[in-house]
Amino acid sequence: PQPRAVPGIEDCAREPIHLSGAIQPHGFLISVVLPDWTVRQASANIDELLEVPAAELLGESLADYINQDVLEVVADTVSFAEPDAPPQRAGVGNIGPFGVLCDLGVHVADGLVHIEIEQQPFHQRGNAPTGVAQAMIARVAAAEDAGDFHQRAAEQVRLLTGYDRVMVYRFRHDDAGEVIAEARADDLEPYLGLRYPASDIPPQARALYLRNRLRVIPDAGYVPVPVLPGVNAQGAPLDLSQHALRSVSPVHVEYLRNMGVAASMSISIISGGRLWGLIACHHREPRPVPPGVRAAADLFGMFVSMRVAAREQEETMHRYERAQQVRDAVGSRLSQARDFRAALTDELALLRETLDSDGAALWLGGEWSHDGRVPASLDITVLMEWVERLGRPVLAMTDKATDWRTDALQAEGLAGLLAINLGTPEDWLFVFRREQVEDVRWAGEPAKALVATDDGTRIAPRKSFAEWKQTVHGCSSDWTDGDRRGAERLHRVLREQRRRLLAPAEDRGN
Ligand code: BLA
Repeated sequence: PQPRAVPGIEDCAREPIHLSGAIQPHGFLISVVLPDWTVRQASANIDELLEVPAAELLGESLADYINQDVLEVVADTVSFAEPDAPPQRAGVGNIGPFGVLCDLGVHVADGLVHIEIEQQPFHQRGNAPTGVAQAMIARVAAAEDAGDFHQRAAEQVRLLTGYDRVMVYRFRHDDAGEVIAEARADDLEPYLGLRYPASDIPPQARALYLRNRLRVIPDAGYVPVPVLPGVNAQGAPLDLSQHALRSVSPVHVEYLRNMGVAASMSISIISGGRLWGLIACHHREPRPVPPGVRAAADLFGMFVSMRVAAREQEETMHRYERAQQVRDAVGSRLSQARDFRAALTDELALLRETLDSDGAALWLGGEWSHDGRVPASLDITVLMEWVERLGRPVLAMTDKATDWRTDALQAEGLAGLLAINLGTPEDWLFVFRREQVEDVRWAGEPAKALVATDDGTRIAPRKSFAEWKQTVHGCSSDWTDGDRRGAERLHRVLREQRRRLLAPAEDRGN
């Protein structure tokens, strides 16, 4: 590839992280076909466990190497495994000629049964994962509000894993994210409130973390272990999307090193089919997270996700109901009106409120009216040029002043603009949101989130995570999906009432 002067987030997004072709060295992988247990893939380190080189194991039956009782445990798990779902804990078994006590994780993907094997630590805690998760859930369930809930969640995960630092990290609408709760060792500086750019967790990683809820890097200094052979039966690279042991992106390992992190774990928080955030954990020293602890963390993460999703749904429903009342009221008053324009002008204050905005104006039949909250200098040609540039959709919105304001336009203090078409290309309802000057504390300068390396062909994460302050001007609060849906419904109500009022006139014209 051509050397590139300016690295971009596209470069991060292009890395096929699920095709790393290798696992981390704290475990072993054997992939088989049932019912005869023929080995199709094995990690190159398998000789440490089975005393047979991976290349020799391929094509053999695993039944010749592993005890029948262990195979039965695996077969049992397979019988209720959902294809392409994350690994399930199958249990423990004594494996290999020395009978090493191991944890077994099993999942089915790409027509194979994947068995991930991790040696049990000598001093594993005896508590069953379900019991541990139950206790954790009971402690967070008693939280008073969302803030308290996230704080307790961070504390519980820290107690469970013993990591130095556990954070609840929430994605924003622009895919950057913020630490909204934190439990940490006393001698660590707080990261609470810091913002991280979207490129720190590129889109393919976020997509993968929706399907695969938990990942652990017990030692960021690890040397990857290749999986043999490097391709599947169709000759395609191995898809390790769901493997718990998947070797991660080297760019991310570098990121952890730059942050001073030696071990990392993260748990997905999923709400409404969207990756809402992560419970992100760091440790300054390498630190294993045994399968039993991971299982408890996974269960706990699912509970956190469900609570977050329930709260979001409640809020959405609450806003929806309020907006629906306004639409009904406006619709019923317009339905009795003779003059659409006059009637709609009377409703501007109500419409402004239901769209959570700070000013509303109407451009209808070539006439301008507003709610008294927009500057007199506001110039309709500027607004019309903006909707024109966007191709006159029925609905247009921006939270950035630079998208629509011109220097000549004296509209100081306004930044957000939402336009709803009123049935003809010329007629529009506009609502405005005030500029919100925001002080952002970034974890390192975001412009340096991507750094070109010496040869210019590869990009690297930033080296410094020292707090970098930025004051953001010219933006309003963002228009959410809920705002968009509310505006769409309002558009339909207004268009319908308008059509009804216009219809008799058109009939007479015919
Ligand atoms: C993955 N980046 C991740 C992950 C986290 C972060 C949590 C998931 C893996 C894990 O659990 O360690 C980022 N970690 C954070 C953030 C905080 C944290 C924001 O603790 C804040 C508190 N990263 C870069 C650049 C690129 C990049 C420039 O900085 C791309 C070129 C990529 N990050 C990147 C990739 C992954 C990743 C590719 C996926 C790793 C994998 O699963 O293979």
